[in-house]
Amino acid sequence: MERTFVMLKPDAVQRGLVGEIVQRFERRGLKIVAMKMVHISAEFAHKHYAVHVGKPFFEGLIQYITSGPVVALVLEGANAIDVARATMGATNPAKAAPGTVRADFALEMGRNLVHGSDGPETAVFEIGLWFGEQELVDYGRSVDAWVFE
Ligand code: IDP
Ligand code: MG
Repeated sequence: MERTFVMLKPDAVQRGLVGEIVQRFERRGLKIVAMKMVHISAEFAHKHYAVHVGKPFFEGLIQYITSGPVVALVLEGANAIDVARATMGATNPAKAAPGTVRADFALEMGRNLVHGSDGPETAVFEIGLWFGEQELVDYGRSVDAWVFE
């Protein structure tokens, strides 16, 4: 089983879309291993988005992501990283496939509602940045045999 980090950005919280978006991951079969609401500092945002330092959209991105509370999650399941990103849709909501979160609820890149780790190393880094070991809850679900082969 693979784990990924997902964040519902401030626009998701402000627009009342937390339940709708979390439900899409849950319905797909991904298991919530950790979940919390945080209002992150600029310093923390710089750590999370360190790979984007120096890009033209960086300052706007930091402003956006620190503009209000976010909901951070760790999701677990087969191919969790790719599956979560597929559920989210392309970075640019205007180009995201219909049925994805970004296509169904967003219009612009700087208000694209959700973040998801883009690979195994990023997932390990982001889960460790956002959550302590004791916050990752280890439990089984009785439906797992109906979700995973
Ligand atoms: P991702 O979130 O789909 O992985 P990244 O390329 O990692 O996309 O970019 C991180 C975030 O930065 C995006 O989700 C988006 O909110 C923002 N972003 C990326 N490119 C642009 C841009 O060209 N204009 C405005 N915001 C951008
Ligand atoms: Mg990214």
